[in-house]
Amino acid sequence: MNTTALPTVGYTLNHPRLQNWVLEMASLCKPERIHWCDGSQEEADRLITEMVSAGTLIRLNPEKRPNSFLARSDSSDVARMEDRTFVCPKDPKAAGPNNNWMEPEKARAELRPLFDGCMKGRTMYVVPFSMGPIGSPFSHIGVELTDSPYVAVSMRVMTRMGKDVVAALGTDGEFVPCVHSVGAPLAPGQKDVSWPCNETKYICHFPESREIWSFGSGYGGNALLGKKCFALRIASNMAKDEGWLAEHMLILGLESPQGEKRYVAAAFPSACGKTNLAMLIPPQAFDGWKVTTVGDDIAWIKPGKDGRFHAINPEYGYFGVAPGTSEHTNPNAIATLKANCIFTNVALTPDGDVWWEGLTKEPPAELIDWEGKAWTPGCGRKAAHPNSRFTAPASQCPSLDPSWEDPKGVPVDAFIFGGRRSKTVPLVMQAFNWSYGVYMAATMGSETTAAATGKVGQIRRDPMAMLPFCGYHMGDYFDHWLDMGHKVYNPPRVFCVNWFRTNDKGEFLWPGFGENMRVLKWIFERVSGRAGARQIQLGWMPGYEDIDWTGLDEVTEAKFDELMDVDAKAWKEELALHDEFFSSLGDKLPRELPLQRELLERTLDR
Ligand code: TSX
Ligand code: MN
Repeated sequence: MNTTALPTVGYTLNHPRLQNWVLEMASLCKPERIHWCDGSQEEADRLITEMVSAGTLIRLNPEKRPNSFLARSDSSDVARMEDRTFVCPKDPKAAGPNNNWMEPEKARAELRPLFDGCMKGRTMYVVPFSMGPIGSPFSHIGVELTDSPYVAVSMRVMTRMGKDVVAALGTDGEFVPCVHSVGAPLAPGQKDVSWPCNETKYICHFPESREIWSFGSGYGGNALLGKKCFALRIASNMAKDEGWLAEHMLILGLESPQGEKRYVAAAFPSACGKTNLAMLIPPQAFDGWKVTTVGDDIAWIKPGKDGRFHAINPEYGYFGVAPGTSEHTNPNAIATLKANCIFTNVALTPDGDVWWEGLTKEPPAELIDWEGKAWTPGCGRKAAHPNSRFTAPASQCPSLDPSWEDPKGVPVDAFIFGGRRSKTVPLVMQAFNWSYGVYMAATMGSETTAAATGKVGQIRRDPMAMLPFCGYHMGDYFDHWLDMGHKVYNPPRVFCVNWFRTNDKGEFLWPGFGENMRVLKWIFERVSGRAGARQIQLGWMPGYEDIDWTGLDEVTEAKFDELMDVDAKAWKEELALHDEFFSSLGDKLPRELPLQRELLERTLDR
């Protein structure tokens, strides 16, 4: 390596394994220079200034949106690429039918030539990050090498990043090596583009050596490797081996006017409003009740010595879908976005602020759309990309839970599993026991929305909302869940919810949003041993009188009955779909699940 490639480190570094790995990767990727990130504000300011000059970021109007920026990605690099995401254990049966498998040596052989010289003409940023509060027994450290300054500054928002992480590593601490390149080396004198990326894309996970290699994309989960790649796919493997859970769940706190506190963790597939639920504001009539936010996407959950599960949010920020976020759907998110944010692929207003579909009822008269083109309300195109995002510091959320950084985590009293189902699935029910709860979670599904697939109304199974994120065989994952219920004396109670049931006219039966507090309050009272419930075939359900309706007239008893209706015939058809899904998962299904299914079918006849 030439001398210009020698790293400059502005802090104490005495971790030979880390140093050697960085130099080894630098000799492969051949960057022009190496920058060890310290995580400081000055460093972020400098990277941002460089990106503004390069056209990668647009500074938003500092009066409207202080210290906030807009990035426009390449129009081919706008979402996670599931067909280019690989899980690479030696044995294909370990990856399971839910993952694209590649033999690890074959994957390395395909990656090596792609990474050889891939950072020519660019800076390699060394990004040390902690998933979870630094020093917490829940936390794990990663180091991402990336040639994208956008990734480096985004990682500073989404994770605890910089020199404190290196200090926590000491001289030989464990870290997950994460290598990322946009795959666009620059020849001497070659002019850069504002969003470099490569047509060829790979997002590879090596669960046995606990490594991540990502090539060709600069966007979201493909590039911010702490999130889906580490905190879910790699961490789910760690969790299976070590006896904990790495889940695609929000964590929220519920506090009664008497100051009693309960925490729930909830899994929903995409397009169900997870961030909205995590930041819910209770209706006016629930004076004194508080909902607090621990996390909106990922939960790491461990059995505690007190016989309960405890959870942390391993993230430090929110990387949320912008469209649909508004003062009506999520006022706390809107407040969180007031400053210090990076927006990607949203529209730009003439006065230098951001806009997306659903932010306001009336769109502005003119905009620059996410591709940088002039936009007017009648032009027939979307102004913001449907998968456009905000990257915002969690610390700015008004509903942030006081214990959100507690290194011991928060105790979990309930798991909630949800989906988007127009028929069949009632508003809320409670599973009879742990293994039945695991069955419900394993068979959860969501109807596809036009925005996501162009096809409406098909049910896509998404067990525990983990189908794209479980880094090993789904059958082993179900087995691990069944096991984990017995690692604590007092496992969380398991609930299923569905905010999306419609009537014959296709109208939503449930008002949703803040009114979901009524369901959360029932869950709060259930786990506290108070709320009433009726035993029906599917589980425990609230009667009309078991829900607090103060201040809400629109859900009449008749409407509630429609919301809660359980049609045995429809459920038998549902069970047939469960069978179909289970057989698609192959031969690793734990025996409990078909047994639960059989029990349910028999019970439906009674
Ligand atoms: O996020 C949602 N939640 C959870 C909120 C805490 N959404 C948005 C989903 C897309 C991401 C919802 N949409 C919810 C919901 O509870 N419910 C619905 C369906 C719905 C949409 C609109 C209305 C009622 C229900 N009513 C009016 O628009 C007036
Ligand atoms: Mn998610």
